[in-house]
Amino acid sequence: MTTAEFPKDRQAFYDKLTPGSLAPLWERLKGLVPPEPRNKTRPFVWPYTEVRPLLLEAGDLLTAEEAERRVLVFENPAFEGTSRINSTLYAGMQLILPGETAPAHKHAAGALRFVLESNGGYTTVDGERSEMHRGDVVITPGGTFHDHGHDGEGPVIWVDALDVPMVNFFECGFSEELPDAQQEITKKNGHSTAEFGSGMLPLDPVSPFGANSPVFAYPYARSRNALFALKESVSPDPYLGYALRYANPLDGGWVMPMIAAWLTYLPEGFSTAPYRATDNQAMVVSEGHVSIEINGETFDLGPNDVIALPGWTWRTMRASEDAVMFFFSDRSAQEKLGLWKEERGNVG
Ligand code: GTQ
Repeated sequence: MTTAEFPKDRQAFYDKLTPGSLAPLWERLKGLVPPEPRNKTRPFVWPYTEVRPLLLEAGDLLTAEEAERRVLVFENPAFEGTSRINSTLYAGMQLILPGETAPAHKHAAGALRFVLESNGGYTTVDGERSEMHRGDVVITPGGTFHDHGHDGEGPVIWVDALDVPMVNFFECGFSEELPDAQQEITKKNGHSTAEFGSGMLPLDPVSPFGANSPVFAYPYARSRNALFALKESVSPDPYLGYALRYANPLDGGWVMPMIAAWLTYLPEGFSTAPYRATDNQAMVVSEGHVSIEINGETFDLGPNDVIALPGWTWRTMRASEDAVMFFFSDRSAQEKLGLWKEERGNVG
């Protein structure tokens, strides 16, 4: 018998299933287990020249205290109303003005910051203050109290990346506010780096924050120097350029359990070969200009511009001048679940 003989009977049957909360798998199977990922993330650019003035306008509208977190969310056009930059990650741009405090709270989700402008900004995590400078990466492990402040001049602006969508997918989101706006400082600045981040480790290290790096701050000057030093001795990877990742010194793993982050340097005139991987990424340009071709569409980016990058989509990048880029993605989570996969095209 052919399928065509039964369409009506089938629909009648399906109608009988619905009230009992049943569904026919054979109508759904192809969608549930696609032959390869069909990533919904739209490649999309947020130019800093457009976002920064709006963020400063928000600064006239309400204080950081009022807002709790004064952030413009990068909301991917494919996921309107869901506060996601891509399929699995939240990202936004946060503003602290001189003298302000973003009050102490904690949440199950982990946060990672990439600092764009800061002359006097800081964040306090678990009793330790980390000063923020342009290009620094500062992490807030899930479950740790954190507050932000600003003792200096001018706006402090950074990009936030949080694993909120994944935490909420698992329905494991808890949060709490501290009654005091600022938590008590119990450690000297630089403590986490002294204990875990100088190339030395305690003789019997116990991870204070589970699968998170015990180091709160990764200074830009050090990361950048490392990248540029590579160029002196080795040629760039054809697919990745020069790239170094933010590592957990205790196990060599990614900096956070669900967010991976790395810094890429593409020398002037360098083009990467076609590459795709399953992780859902986003990128912030730190220095220079780069064009990214995604599935035949080209996006041009300059300093502080942010782009959402769909997973499993062929991509090439070209730097018209020396470019440094900060990437973050869910690769850390995908690898732990045994899901992450990459594919490399032909070197042209
Ligand atoms: O700085 O703690 O962009 O809790 C979103 C949620 C930043 C933060 C965000 C947050 C924070």
